[in-house]
Amino acid sequence: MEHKNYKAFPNNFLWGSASAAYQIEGAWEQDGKGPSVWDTYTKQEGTTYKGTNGDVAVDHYNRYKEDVKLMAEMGLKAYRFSIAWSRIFPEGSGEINEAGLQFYDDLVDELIKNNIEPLITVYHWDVPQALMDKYGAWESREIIEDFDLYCQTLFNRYGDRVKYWVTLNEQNIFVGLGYRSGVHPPGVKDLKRMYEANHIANLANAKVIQSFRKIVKDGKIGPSFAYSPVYPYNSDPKNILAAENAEEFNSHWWMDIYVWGKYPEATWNYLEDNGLAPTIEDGDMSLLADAKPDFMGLNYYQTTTVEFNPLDGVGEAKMNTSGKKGSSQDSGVPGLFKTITNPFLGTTDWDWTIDPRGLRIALRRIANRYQLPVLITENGLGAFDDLEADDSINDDYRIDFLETHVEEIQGAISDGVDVLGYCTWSFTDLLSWLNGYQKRYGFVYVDRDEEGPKDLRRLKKKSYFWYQAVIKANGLVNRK
Ligand code: BGP
Repeated sequence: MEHKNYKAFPNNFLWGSASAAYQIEGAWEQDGKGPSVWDTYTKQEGTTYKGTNGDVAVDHYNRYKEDVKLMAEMGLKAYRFSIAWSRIFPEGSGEINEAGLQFYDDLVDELIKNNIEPLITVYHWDVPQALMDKYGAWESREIIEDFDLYCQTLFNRYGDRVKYWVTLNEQNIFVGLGYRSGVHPPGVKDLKRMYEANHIANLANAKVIQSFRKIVKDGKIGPSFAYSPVYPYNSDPKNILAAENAEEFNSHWWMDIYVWGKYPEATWNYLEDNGLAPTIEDGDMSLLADAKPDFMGLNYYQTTTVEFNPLDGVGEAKMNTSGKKGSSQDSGVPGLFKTITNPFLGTTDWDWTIDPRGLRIALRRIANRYQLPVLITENGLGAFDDLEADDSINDDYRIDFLETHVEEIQGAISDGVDVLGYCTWSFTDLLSWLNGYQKRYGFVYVDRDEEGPKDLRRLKKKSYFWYQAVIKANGLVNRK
């Protein structure tokens, strides 16, 4: 839709930035923290780029005041961070570690003192290792109670000050990479187990939303979903149907459950025919239907273009975790769809498509299908950055990426979408799960690499000043 003039960003728009505990905190066994599955997984040979892990990460745990100061100076309005479950419950349940609770208390207070709205993600992939050992984590229904206890502890402790909460971060990614491609913990390749674990995660998500309603009366809660809108390669109906298949299979399968408590039909039938449908017990569907979120959290990085894939067509394929452009392969689900290069779009060095308009399309589709406000919980560019001799980092490519995305958000707002805020990924540089430290996302450069933590100095990149100006102007400067 074209507009003569764009609508302005709302006055209370949450200009923010996001992170996740394992990727920034470090201090992996400090102050009574128990190990998470990521602490153990990254130490197994060959799991991550150059064997990198989050033992030190960017040491945010010990430097959070310095980081918050940089946020305040920038004028950041909101900061989304996650809580490490095993800092609070080192064994996953049972005894509480007060030092862990205190750390996040201090962080929340520091943010509020600096007029930054704290947004808490309760789960960003780091399930306690103890629960993996005890019952296989997301593969057992026992996790529903343990997750609920953990979340209730957080709601009770921080709910007076924190009003925006994110439940599960990218459930589609952590179950997909954990149980389909086997490149995240627990490193399993078993589709039946994936769909069972996913259903249990849905139940856990619903349960904690119900608990939230009782504890934090004036708060808002929702999941963060990794949504990559699907395009058909062309107007050939067989490719259009492939795109419909992919949209439902990759996205509606999760978002329909979150909002309506229903699994979409075509995908359900496909899974049932292939012996992959999850086990539904009495009470499951009513629990799922009774936990509607207040907003959809959207993690948007790229779009996916697909074409027809025959029954004997391609399946899983190699990901690019090295930053060598062109090293990823097309993948698909036989009989449903396969990915194909979109001739209209460029890509990052990690082969992710660059598609700002795709963000507007994502916002429009979510708002239209689910009639919910959208909080953009992640969006950003992973790139190599050069530290110049004078300590400057001239990341014009990142400014360009973010600026074009912000423009499309404004377009979506002008189209009528209720967008609550925009959290870029990320504020400081941090550990990229499988891609080491060289894939940088931050406004603030952190001087460390795969070989070691160096001095962990924080340096403002050019994009830091760009975002500072955007926040100040409550929108793009020098655009329509
Ligand atoms: C999302 C995750 C983030 C972050 C981001 C960038 O999927 O929620 O934690 O890592 O993607 O991904 P990557 O680090 O793989 O480039």
